[in-house]
Amino acid sequence: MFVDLLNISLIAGKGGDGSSSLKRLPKRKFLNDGGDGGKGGDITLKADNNIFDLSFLKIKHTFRSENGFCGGSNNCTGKDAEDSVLKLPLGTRVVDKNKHLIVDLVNKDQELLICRGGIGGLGNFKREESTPGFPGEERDVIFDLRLMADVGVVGFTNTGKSSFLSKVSNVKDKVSEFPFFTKSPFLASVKASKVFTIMELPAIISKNQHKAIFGERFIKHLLRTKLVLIFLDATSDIDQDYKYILSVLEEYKAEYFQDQFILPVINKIDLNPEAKLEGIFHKTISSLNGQGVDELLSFCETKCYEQKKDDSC
Ligand SMILES: Nc1nc2c(ncn2[C@@H]2O[C@H](COP(=O)(O)OP(=O)(O)O)[C@@H](O)[C@H]2O)c(=O)[nH]1
Ligand SMILES: [Mg+2]
Repeated sequence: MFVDLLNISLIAGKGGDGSSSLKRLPKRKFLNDGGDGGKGGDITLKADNNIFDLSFLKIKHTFRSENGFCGGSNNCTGKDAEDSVLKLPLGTRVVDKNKHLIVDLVNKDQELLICRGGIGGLGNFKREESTPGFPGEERDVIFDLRLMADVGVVGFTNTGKSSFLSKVSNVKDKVSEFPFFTKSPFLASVKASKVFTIMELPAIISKNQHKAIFGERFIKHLLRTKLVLIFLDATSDIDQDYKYILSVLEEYKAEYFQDQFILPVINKIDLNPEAKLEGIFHKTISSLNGQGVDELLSFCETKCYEQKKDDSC
């Protein structure tokens, strides 16, 4: 199951305790010879573009790093613990309990040392007493994944969103005549003259059909897109469907939208060649026979790279 939101406690390793040891010397004398404890392991978060969701962490409520080793006799210092690196999907926002952003992992291999391991305690060598190791830092955080895609595809079920993605990429197994076949967002890499990524979001169901609004919980993944395609079925009431989906997106405008370009796409034009949205800029395609698909792709590419250029200015 696709997981894009997770509460977790991060606990860095505790420092090893200092040793309390006595060395027997001649003439009934003793020498304190306990060594210091080693440092506890840090926790570093790292963006990894080979991980696509947070399901690998689902059964964990806590992520810990190792404790440092205790000091030993003969003034031996305990070994430092290994630091832990927690790899997270690219696009993970890390927020604290008050929803304050700690880091947004948007660049490949981006890292943040989030919890420092505790330092080791002091051994009793040349001291009266040894001391315990210090605890590692602890933080309760939320991992809130917002997928990284250039283009988002939304719409009602069976409008041909998966068919479009399978036509333009090498993801082939998501098309189905069964409604709501796509259960979680998926990303496909598309190569026109340049490479960009397109993401299909699970369907939005009309409120008019008195059903739950499945799919809306995924709308947050549009946050980072540059272009949103609203897929419409040429054989249904295009005007009504378009207005409804636009109204759903509008509800989330402040939260998840900045200035994405929204483009209605009428699919299945092979079944109804007359279909159009009066007075609204749109594209018409058939994912089945490929009509209009190349033109739509080059439009997507232009929009994505236009914005990428702006971003780098
Ligand atoms: N005639 C025709 N059928 C299409 C077209 N695009 C998709 N379909 C069919 O519509 C059904 C639903 O397609 P799918 O891509 O799974 O829709 P999704 O739920 O929006 O992802 C499948 O049976 C497809 O073969 C098209 O352009 N023309
Ligand atoms: Mg689908």
